[in-house]
Amino acid sequence: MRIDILTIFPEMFDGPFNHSIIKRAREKGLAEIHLHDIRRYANNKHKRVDDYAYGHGAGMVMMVQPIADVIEKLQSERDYDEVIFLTPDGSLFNQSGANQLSTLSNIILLCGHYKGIDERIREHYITMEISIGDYVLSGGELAAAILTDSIVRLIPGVLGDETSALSDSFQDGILSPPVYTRPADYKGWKVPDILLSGDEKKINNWLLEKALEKTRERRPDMLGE
Ligand code: 6GU
Repeated sequence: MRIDILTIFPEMFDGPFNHSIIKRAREKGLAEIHLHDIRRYANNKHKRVDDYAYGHGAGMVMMVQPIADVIEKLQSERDYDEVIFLTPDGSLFNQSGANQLSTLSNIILLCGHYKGIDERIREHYITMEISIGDYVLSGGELAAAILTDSIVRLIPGVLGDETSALSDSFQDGILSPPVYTRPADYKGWKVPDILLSGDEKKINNWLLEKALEKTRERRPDMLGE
């Protein structure tokens, strides 16, 4: 899968994409992530990417030209399945959205800033608008990093243990049960006996019960309650 990220802060992605799972996915060639600095495409002398909003005083707006030029350049090189704008007024992202996006070949992620982007970009290029939650971030970069992480880890071959993405919280509609590792007793804090019993059927029932208990308590909405 290829992901092209359009941003005015490409350095913000240095951390999240060069460690752990995403780093490994890139090294294995399972995910190709390309960063494009929108400012480099600005065709004005001072490399401006924003301007005053028509009609109302508040805030700056990202200009059409630099963004339009990056998108058109990329689209002349290959076909894109989706051109996604990260914005707090987009549709709410969830695990099912991550699953769907992870099946695509080429996507563009556009990170917005200031008061927004010129509406004509949304009308003419954007095919999908996504928000990662009901709160406001200073820009789309962190949202794009989160979206990318959630998608890339689902690409077949990325996670070492092929089944581990399937047991994630949300993947089967309930939250994950607690997990423990050695030692079995730390300062008298004991791992539940049942996990040491070796009885696989009892253990699985216990894990399901714990997962349901947690879901009922924290996220009754996931159980339709
Ligand atoms: Cl995608 N962008 C911004 N700026 N804020 C957000 C968001 C996106 N999703 C939730 N809040």
